[in-house]
Amino acid sequence: MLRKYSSDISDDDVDREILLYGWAHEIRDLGGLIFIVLRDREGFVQVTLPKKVVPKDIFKYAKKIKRESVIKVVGVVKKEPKAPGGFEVIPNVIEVLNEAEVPLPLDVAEKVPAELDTRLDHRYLDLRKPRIQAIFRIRHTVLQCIRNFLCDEGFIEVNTPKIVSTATEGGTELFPISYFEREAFLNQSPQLYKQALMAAGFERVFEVAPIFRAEEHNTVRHLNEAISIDIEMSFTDHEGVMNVLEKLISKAYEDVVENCEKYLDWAGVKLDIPEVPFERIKYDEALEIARGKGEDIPWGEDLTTAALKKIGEEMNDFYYIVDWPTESKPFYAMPYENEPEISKSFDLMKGWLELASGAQRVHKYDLLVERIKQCDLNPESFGFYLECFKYGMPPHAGWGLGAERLIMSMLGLKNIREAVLFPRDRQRLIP
Ligand code: AMO
Repeated sequence: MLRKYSSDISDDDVDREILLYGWAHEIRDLGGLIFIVLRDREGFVQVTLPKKVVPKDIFKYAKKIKRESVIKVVGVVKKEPKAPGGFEVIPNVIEVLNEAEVPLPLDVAEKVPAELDTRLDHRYLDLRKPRIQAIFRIRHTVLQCIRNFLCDEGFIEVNTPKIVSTATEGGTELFPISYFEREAFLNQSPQLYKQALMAAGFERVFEVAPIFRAEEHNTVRHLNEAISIDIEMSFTDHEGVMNVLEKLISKAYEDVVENCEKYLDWAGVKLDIPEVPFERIKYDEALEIARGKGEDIPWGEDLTTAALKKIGEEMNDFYYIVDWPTESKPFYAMPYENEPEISKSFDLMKGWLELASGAQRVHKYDLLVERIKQCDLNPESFGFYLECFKYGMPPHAGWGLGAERLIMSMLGLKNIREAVLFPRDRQRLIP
């Protein structure tokens, strides 16, 4: 007999015997009638045991089943409008494949609420909740869509090293590790390598991989290990890669709306597909909005969270903040030729949350060395990277998009940890 998922039961199965596997999500014992709600990865099905109908030994066995035990059920499907999905199963066989202990460290049925920390301590149980599973089913669809989209646009997927010898994003926030007799670091970004691949002539590459940031702060939008979706593209500028990014975001929303109806429902989320192009405002305009609302930020500095919250109030949905001061961006962002204090850089925002940042890159060797020095970094520690610019580096641009920030904003999650299976933060290294 072939196994059926709860969601596959249809009118065709009525009066037929089916095989189900899953967990005993809820058990209601009404004396002469027992209901077991079986949960599998696709949803719920009610297993009904009327004392007068099912064999005595099965009824007695079912009375002893404990919640969250793994069960196998073979039974006959009946129509039952009051049951979830509109069907119930009257069992001929019930078998506990693995009994769950009592009490449970976490209530999967969510009748007893739990703090995020408790949930993360017992994450495997937390993830059994359909509402939480939905986040990762949607995340899967988003990542799959992104891969397909970029491949269709002529990008190839690459993997770059995560154990490195230099910082990319400015020297701070690095995790040092011991690498035999030398010091090494966990990579903060594939930045230098994706640029090196432009010198290698690939023209369009992408990577979906972990980045490591030793962020000291405990915030709802920072992780110490995150997944970054990075692209790098030759013979284009910042505008060219912004076009790719907005099309990709819109397509990801479209794919989720089309393919994840059930999971959006589980997550309690309704999505509108964002229209492209996204609105663009200049850093100076953003600064003006923030200053107009009482945020006193000197020109040239990064925008604070408080400022971004105020700017976000004025903007609809997705928008870009473009033309950042050169001094506020890393050394690899290209300054405008006629206005070198401003760079060809951008951040993609949704409300107050930064989802991605990118830029056209400096591709001229001399300018790059100058910019590295201006950023108080030592060009000598960029040996392999700088060499790439000496022997034929094409003009290029790229961006990095935080996978968890994208999912967080798409599903309206209050904390970025909700978008990671096993998050890493200042306090959390286990599980
Ligand atoms: P940046 O440092 O802005 O740019 O990172 C790009 C995007 O990655 C995500 N991100 C994070 N998400 C969660 N926790 C963190 N600690 C964290 N840090 C970053 C954010 C962010 O927008 N090399 C450039 C990209 C480029 O120019 O191509 C870079 O790393 O969503």
